[in-house]
Amino acid sequence: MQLYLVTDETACLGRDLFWVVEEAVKGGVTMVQLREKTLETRAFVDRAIRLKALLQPYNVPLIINDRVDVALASDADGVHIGQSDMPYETVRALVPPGKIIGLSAETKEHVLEAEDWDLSYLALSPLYATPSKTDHAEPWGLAGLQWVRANSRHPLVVIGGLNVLNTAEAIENGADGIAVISAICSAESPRTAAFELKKTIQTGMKKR
Ligand code: TZP
Ligand code: MG
Repeated sequence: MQLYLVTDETACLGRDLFWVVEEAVKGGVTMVQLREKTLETRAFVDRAIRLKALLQPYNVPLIINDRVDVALASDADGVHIGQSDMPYETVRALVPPGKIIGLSAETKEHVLEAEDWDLSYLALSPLYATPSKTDHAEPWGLAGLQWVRANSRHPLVVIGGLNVLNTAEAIENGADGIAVISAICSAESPRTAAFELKKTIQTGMKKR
């Protein structure tokens, strides 16, 4: 969960999504989320199955965004749900034990409600404002992250506007990992970008 790549084909500068993901994994990405907002279901499942086969030799888990059915159909390693997706209890009942369930939290209420749930991680969305998600909620900022760290027992991932310049402070302030789209997908070299982010995370981890 330290360096979590969230895919967005439109951020990949016309390059093949599978190439971008594989380069990123070679650079040090530890988890990948397939995030598809416009693909039809059949194409989404096909893409998930292909991505899972690509990631398996690297031992990097594949998480499906929003869609429990696609996660099950592709035998992905887990699912990431937001506040307008299926409710947690429904997801928990549908997903086999051992699979990853991650949840986005946009408010303090979301964080507190999730305390009783068996989550693999909580994603603070967004940490900073970002053009990669046009309908994002009010950013948490570092003060918000500190509040969540003090009030949640879950592993924390931060997403939104993370890059090599602001990653260390997010880690030092309690994030267990960062999730990114553009910092890797839109980088000239996704592999180098991932490598640099990973180094920054490890530096940040040593300071807390
Ligand atoms: N959820 C909250 S912010 C965001 C998502 C999917 C987009 C993150 O993209 P970037 O380019 O890393 O800011
Ligand atoms: Mg969602």
